[in-house]
Amino acid sequence: MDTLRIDDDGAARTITLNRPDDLNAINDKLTFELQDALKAVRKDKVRCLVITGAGRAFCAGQDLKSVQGRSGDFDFADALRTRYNPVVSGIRALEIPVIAAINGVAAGAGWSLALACDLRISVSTAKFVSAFGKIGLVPDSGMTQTLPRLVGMARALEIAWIGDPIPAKTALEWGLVNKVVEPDGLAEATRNWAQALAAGPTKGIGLTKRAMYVAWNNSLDQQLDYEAQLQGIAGQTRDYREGVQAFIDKRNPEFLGE
Ligand code: T3D
Repeated sequence: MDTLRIDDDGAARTITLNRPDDLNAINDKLTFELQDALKAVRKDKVRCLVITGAGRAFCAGQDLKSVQGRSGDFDFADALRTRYNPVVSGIRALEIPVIAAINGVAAGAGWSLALACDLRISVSTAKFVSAFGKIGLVPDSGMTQTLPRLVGMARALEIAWIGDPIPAKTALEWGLVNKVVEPDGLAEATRNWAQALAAGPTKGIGLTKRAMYVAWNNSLDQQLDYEAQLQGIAGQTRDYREGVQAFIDKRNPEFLGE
C-alpha cells in the first residue's frame, strides 16, 4: 500500500498512516487503502489492532492541499459516506480492541479517527485540534458523537467552537486518552497493551466491545437482556472453559481466541 504500512507482531497488527511529509493528512488514496486494510484485519484473524502515524504527527485530517482541485459543487455528503464513514464504522465493527497510538498532533478527521478507536495512548508532546470550525465545517467522522460522550456537551462544544489545541495532559484529565507517555515510551506502552489484548479471550473481549457501545442507546432493562444474550455466546467458548480450568489448576490461561 502506498499510504499505509502494515506490520504484524504475533496476533497484533499495526497500521501506520504513512504520509509523514503532509502530517499523514488523509487523501482519497489513504481513505480507500485504510478501508481495505480494515477488511484485511477481519479476514486475517488479527486479535488486536493498533493505528499510529509515521513521523511527527498522528494525522492532520483531510488533505487540504488535495481539496484545492475540487469543483464548486463538490459533493461533501457523498465524500463522507464513501470515504470516511466506512473507516469509522469499520473500526467500530471490528470485534477486537483497536488502540490509537498517538505519536503527535491529531487534527480534524485525524482526531476523529483516534476517537473512533477503543483505547488511546498518547505521547506527552501530542496536541489535539478540532480544526473543522476553523475552515467552516462540521466535525465529522463520528466526532459529534464520540467527543460529547467522552467529555460532556459543554467541553465538546468548546472544542468545536473555540478550537484551542488540547495538550496531551489536558486530554488525559478530560478522559480523551487512556494514558500519556513520553515519546520514547510509546512503542513499548502500546506493545504491552496490544500483546496482552491479543493474547486474551478474543471472543469475550469482542463481545464486551459490542456490549459497551450498544449500551449507549439502551435502557437498563434492554442492556441487562443484551448482556444475557452475549454471555450465552461467551459462555460457550473454548476460552471460557480454559479460563475456568486455569483458575482451578492455578496456572495462567492459554487463550486461543475461540
Ligand atoms: O473535505 C472533505 O472531504 C470533508 C472532510 C473533512 C475532514 C477534515 O479533517 S477537515 C479538517 C482538515 N484538517 C485541518 O484543517 C488541519 C490543518 N492543519 C493544521 O491545523 C496544522 O497543520 C496542525 C495543527 C495539524 C499541525 O500544526 P503544525 O504547526 O505542527 O504544522 P504545520 O507547520 O501547520 O504543518 C506542517 C506541514 O504539514 C505543512 O506543509 P509545508 O508547509 O511544510 O509544505 C502543512 O501545510 C502540512 N499540513 C498540515 N496539515 C495538513 C497539511 N497538508 C495537507 N493537509 C493538511 N490537513
